[in-house]
Amino acid sequence: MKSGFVSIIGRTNAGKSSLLNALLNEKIAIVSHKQNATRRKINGIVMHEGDQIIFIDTPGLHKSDKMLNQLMISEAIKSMGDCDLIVFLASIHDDTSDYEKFLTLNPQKPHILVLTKVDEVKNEAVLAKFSKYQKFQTHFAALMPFSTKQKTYQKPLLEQICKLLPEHEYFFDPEFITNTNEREIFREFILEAIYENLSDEIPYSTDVLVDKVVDKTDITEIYATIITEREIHKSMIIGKNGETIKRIGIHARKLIANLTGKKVFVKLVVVVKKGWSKDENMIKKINNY
Ligand SMILES: Nc1nc2c(ncn2[C@@H]2O[C@H](COP(=O)(O)OP(=O)(O)OP(=O)(O)O)[C@@H](O)[C@H]2O)c(=O)[nH]1
Ligand SMILES: [Mg+2]
Repeated sequence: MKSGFVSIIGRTNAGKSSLLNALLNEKIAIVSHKQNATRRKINGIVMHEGDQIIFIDTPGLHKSDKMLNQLMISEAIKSMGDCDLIVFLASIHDDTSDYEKFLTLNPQKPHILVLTKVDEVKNEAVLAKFSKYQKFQTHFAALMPFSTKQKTYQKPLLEQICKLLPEHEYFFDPEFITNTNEREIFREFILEAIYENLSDEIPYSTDVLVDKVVDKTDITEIYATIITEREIHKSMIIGKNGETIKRIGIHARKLIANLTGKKVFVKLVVVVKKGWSKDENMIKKINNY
């Protein structure tokens, strides 16, 4: 029996959270076409033929001067040290430079290189890209294609991962799909709803805190606070006649109900906390870094 921790690493927007959700067959991680969607790591537990893989989804690696982003990157790098195996993800569109940068970080754990979004290009382009990565073959344990759109890629990847995991009894109950607190997942879903419903700039200076979850037999009630930097952002989040915040609430409710299979009520309030995204202590407090 095997059980171990696998960090999913790669640049922002590579498709890390999407890969986790696909392998879980359940959506627990925030996904967005916008950059830097994942801010906090989230764990997904996948059972494969008697072995247990605990995936750690991490914030994307990217260069940034912003305090929040720097702390996000250091979380990702920390997670590479804490795992048994790394899955480095690059999209089929990316050149090899991100992977080369990853190698310069001198990862101390074995890694599988996964090229994802292969559904978006022709087979010949996939082969051509694979041959470009071949020159790094002494570094990776395996090089594999992936796409969230085609299930056929899942089994070979899971098999390859299990081969490289240590013998160990299960770390978690095999019935669980995550050991991340459900509040944290609700929080990610509310943040995803904000990414979906507001223009580019605002989500990055915004975060969500779940204040209270009341689990009744027929409904889950979630009370959360959206924090943002400026009064003007607050009024944009609320929108004319409260229309935007209503849309955010509906969107979040759907994401959460899909996961819990129960009716969900979401109550959101918005507060302004000036400068929070530049304040290291505040960010650490909000994110449990
Ligand atoms: N066509 C296609 N799109 C994908 C695939 N995987 C991810 N995407 C899309 O790529 C975008 C980014 O996906 P995410 O999973 O949020 O990427 P990420 O690496 O977690 O990004 P960060 O959290 O910002 O670091 C989203 O719009 C996804 O829908 C795939 O296999 N095929
Ligand atoms: Mg992500």
